[in-house]
Order: sequence, then structure tokens, then C-alpha cells
Amino acid sequence: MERILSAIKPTGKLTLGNYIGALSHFKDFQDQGESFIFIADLHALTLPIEPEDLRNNSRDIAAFYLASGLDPKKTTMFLQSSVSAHAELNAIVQNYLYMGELKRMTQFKDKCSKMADTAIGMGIFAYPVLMAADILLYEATEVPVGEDQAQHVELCRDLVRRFNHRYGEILKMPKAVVPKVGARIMSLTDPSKKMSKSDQKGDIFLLDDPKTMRKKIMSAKTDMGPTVTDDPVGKPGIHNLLNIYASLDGTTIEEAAKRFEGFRYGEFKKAVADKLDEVMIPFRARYDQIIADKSYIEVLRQGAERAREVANKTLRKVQEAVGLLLI
Ligand code: AQP
Repeated sequence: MERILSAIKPTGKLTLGNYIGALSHFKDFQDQGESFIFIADLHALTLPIEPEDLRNNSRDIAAFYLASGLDPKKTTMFLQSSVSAHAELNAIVQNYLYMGELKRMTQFKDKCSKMADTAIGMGIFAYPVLMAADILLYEATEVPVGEDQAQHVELCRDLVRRFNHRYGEILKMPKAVVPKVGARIMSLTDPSKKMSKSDQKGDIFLLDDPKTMRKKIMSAKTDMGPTVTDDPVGKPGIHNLLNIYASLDGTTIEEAAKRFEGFRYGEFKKAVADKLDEVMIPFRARYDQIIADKSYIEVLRQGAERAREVANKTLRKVQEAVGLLLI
């Protein structure tokens, strides 16, 4: 049976990118295998964040998980920081990844490109090490990620090869699964940039009201030429909107492009905004209902118990393999 593992960092208010690239797939995972979905709160500390924001974002994500259809009876849902094995395995596996490899990671280069060396914490550099520990603890076979995280899963695979070559078949080999549509939703104001929680402008947030979402779609940056055709290079704005529409509609970009071929931009944007309403209004209603009853947070406590059982078994195997004296 497949073991599926995914997470979201509570670094800010979730965006439509997080919905399309992650949340919208979570419900299906629980029918495809055994799924572990967590809130990556330790990862959220890798860039400065206010404690109160971190707490609120974490609570919000738990509610979004439930609103997306995760059933705590089928999916182990938990906070990363509730399972100390993540930090313990991190301390071991960091010795099997190298500085040169971590320096080459695109996310590290992107996040740090505008920061002075003195402001870059070790955590952001070592982010893929903790992510490898997350994946390996649950012996995940499939790791659904957006395009930008696939490189980290590749690094984790290198680590498994290296570790198992040295100690025998101890770690399970994971595989990144990148969705065919919606793997990288771009900013609405600058389609050359990924839509991101930490980028406040031009992004649709899941807590935006329907009117605001519509306004953002209607004023999304488009391209030369008055009508719709799919051209990822020449018309990145339109391509992004087609990607959003196709993801929400459960169709392909080609199919969406065919449907809107020759539409004027205004008409097409209206169709995208309508589709967004169709998906987001009921989603938001489920979220509102969940968040109103504070007891929902209890699912994280129960999830952590189950997660600890699985994670501690793997941790012990690794500790034994490397020669730690377990007394
Ligand atoms: N724009 C996006 N398009 C498609 N998928 C996306 N994801 C994020 N943005 C997009 C997917 O959401 C999941 C959770 O991501 P994360 O919070 O762990 O990290 P991230 O990818 O760095 O997300 P953000 O929103 O860009 O966060 P910040 O601004 O804090 O760095 C992942 O599956 C991710 O691929």
C-alpha cells in the first residue's frame, strides 16, 4: 500500500496556489493509500515570523485541512512540532547531505537572493534536511508536491541511496508526485513569479471574500492581443488563468484553451471568476463552520499520537543502524 505524505507551512494566509497545488488533492490521497498530512510549523520558523501569527496560521491550516475533506479517521493529521522524532532524525540525516548540494537548491537561492548573509538563518539553508527527515520518518512512498519542492524530494532520494549504501536497506525510497495541472500557479500581478503566501500583492487568499477574489481575477495582468490563446511564453498571464480554470474545473489546460479560444479577455476572466465562486464559496462555508467550533483542534492531538508511533519506529531503526547505543 502507498504511504502518502504532504504538508503546508504555516507561514502566512493560504493562497489559491496552496489550494490548487496541495489542498484540493488531499481528499483523494486518503483513498489511494495511508496518508499523513501535517502542518510544517518547524519549517515556518526558517524565516522570521511573529509567534501569534504562527499559532493562528497553524490553527487555520488545520481547519482548511478538514474543510478540504480530510477525514481524521482515514488521514493522520498532526503538527510537525508535536512529534519530536522530526528533530531527532534531522540531527542524524544532516550528516549525509552536503553543503554543496544544499547551496544548489533553487528555493534556498530564491529566498536568500535579496538577503544579507548575516540575516540568513541556518534553518533556511538546511530546510531540505528537515524535509527529508519528515518524509523518511513515515516511510512515505509518494510525496505530492508543487514543482518548486520536487527538487527537495530528489535530494531526499540521493540521501536514501547514500544512507542505504552505507548501512543496508534502512530507509524507504520516496517519489515526488507533481500534479499535471496546477503544479505552479503564478502571481496575478506578475505571472513570472509564483503565487506565494509570503507575497502579499496580487494573490488570491482563501480567506478573501468572493467580491475581492473576483476583483483580483478581473484585474489580473494579461498580455498583448485581445483574445484568448494558450501560449505559455508569449501570454503567461492568460496561460496562468487557463491553468487556474482547468485546475478548478478538473480538466486539462488544452481542454480549457479550446473552450475559451477566441474569447475576449474580459469574458474569459468572468468565466474564471465564476468557476472560482463555484469552488470557493462552499469551501469557505465548510471552513467557517469548522473554525466556529474550537474543538476541531483536538484532531491534531489524536493525529500526533498515531504519527509518533510510526515515526518513532523508523527513528529507532536509524539510530540502531548508525550505532547509537539504545539503552
Ligand atoms: N503557487 C503555487 N502553485 C501550486 N502549488 C503551490 N504550493 C504553494 N504555492 C503554490 C503548494 O502548496 C503546498 C504547501 O506549500 P508550503 O507552504 O509548504 O511551501 P511553499 O511552496 O513555499 O508555499 P508558499 O505559499 O510559496 O509559501 P511561502 O511564501 O512561505 O514560501 C506545497 O505542496 C506547494 O507546492
